[in-house]
Amino acid sequence: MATGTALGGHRGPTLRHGGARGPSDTLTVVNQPPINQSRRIVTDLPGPRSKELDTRRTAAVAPGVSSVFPLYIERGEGAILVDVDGNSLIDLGSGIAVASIGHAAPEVVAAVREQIGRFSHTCFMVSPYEGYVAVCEELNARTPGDHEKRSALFNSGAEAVENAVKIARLATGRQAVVVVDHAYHGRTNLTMALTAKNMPYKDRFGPFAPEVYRVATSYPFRDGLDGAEAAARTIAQIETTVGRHNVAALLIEPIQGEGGFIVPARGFLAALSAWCTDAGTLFIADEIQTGFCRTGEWFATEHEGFVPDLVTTAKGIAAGLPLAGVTGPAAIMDAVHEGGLGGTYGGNPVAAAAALAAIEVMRRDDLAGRARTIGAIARTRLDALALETPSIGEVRGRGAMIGIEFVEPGTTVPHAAAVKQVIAACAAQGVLVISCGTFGNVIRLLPPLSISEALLDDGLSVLESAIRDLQA
Ligand code: PLZ
Repeated sequence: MATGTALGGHRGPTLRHGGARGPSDTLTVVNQPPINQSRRIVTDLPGPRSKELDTRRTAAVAPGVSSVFPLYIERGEGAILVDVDGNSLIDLGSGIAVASIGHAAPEVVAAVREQIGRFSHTCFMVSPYEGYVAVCEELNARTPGDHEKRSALFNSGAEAVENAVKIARLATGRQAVVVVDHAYHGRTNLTMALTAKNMPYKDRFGPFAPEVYRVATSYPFRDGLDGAEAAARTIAQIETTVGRHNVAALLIEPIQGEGGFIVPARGFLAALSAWCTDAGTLFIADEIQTGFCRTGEWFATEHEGFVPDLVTTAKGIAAGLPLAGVTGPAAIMDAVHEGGLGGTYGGNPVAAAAALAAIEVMRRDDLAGRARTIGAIARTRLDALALETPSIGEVRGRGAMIGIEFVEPGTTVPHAAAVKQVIAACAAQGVLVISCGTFGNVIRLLPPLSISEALLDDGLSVLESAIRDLQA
């Protein structure tokens, strides 16, 4: 196994000519030794090379794009990221729910290499290729419901959401889009309007797109309502402030991600879905953060016992390559005129190849089952910790999507400072955890689903002691 010192001296992938096998022969990345799946800190954090890069960054990169950790990454494998100073860090965030099958999964590396050596772009709207079709087949087969479906592919989550709204408006002939408190759907103009939180996503970036209406959601820890009560409140708000016949779509994350890992009370989503069906409104499930095995099922709506109309996907679908999708019933998707949807790079062949390889790994390794196991292990430890920690208001989530909400002890007042302190303490020990929440007071765990139990245990131990130190 590579030692910390050896990694510290490592200079990154080297390129060489792959041999004289004719014109198709190209540069090949030399295979590197495997990365030991354990945490190892060999410099101060950030180390000297990270600091150097950060100085260059400050001079070159727009400060509006910020990073949680000033540790520059050189390699990754499984649940470990190795920084440019040779520190091996446990990744409990998966780059926000993207690296679900682990970093540098060999199946994806091979598929991407193979595809990029054949062709990397035609534009599907000009010359089609099988990978795009195959990803749509996978999405149609794996998203909830066994009705006939169609999919369209895009580059990012925000773009998928924008297109779901376009499709819903066209298919219903209506304009209003209803979203809920704490929602996050992206940073483009329409999706900023759909996103709830002002800072940092919206502040002074307006004007925002019209015909977007925000209503209450279900947040059991803060509203104390059961699913039926919360749904009744939401539906009454829609009917009185928007009018049921005006609503093209109700767009909602089945578990809210950026908003705080909020799991709605049981029955809330199913009741809204039933209302949508009755009102001729489309229920769009934004499964961008929850999808692809993260919550212990392929899609989070599967926990709720109803089938959404449209599903948006991105993040975990392609192991880090940019790919997103909208999937829905043939009758809805077929309503859009020829040429009405698209984009230069949507469903890019390399991203599609990565997605097909990633989906195969999820299926082969039953990563939904792994997500449930991770959830059980983490919940056992965190639920016990919550009992003895007055600043933990609630531990919640499904599968490997787990949130810890922090409050001022003895109250429900959000405690963002505690989250900042815990995240910094974990990072100093080489464990990367990230936050979320409208009030910035939730720690979220999104480990790669392939993480070993030993590494998960180590990461959780560091997190637990950082939380215990809050009281010290
Ligand atoms: N819908 C449910 O979680 C992306 C945002 C990171 P894009 N969440 C991470 C940041 O601060 O920009 C997200 C999501 C849900 C839509 C999106 C948007 O996906 O791929 O970032 O556009």
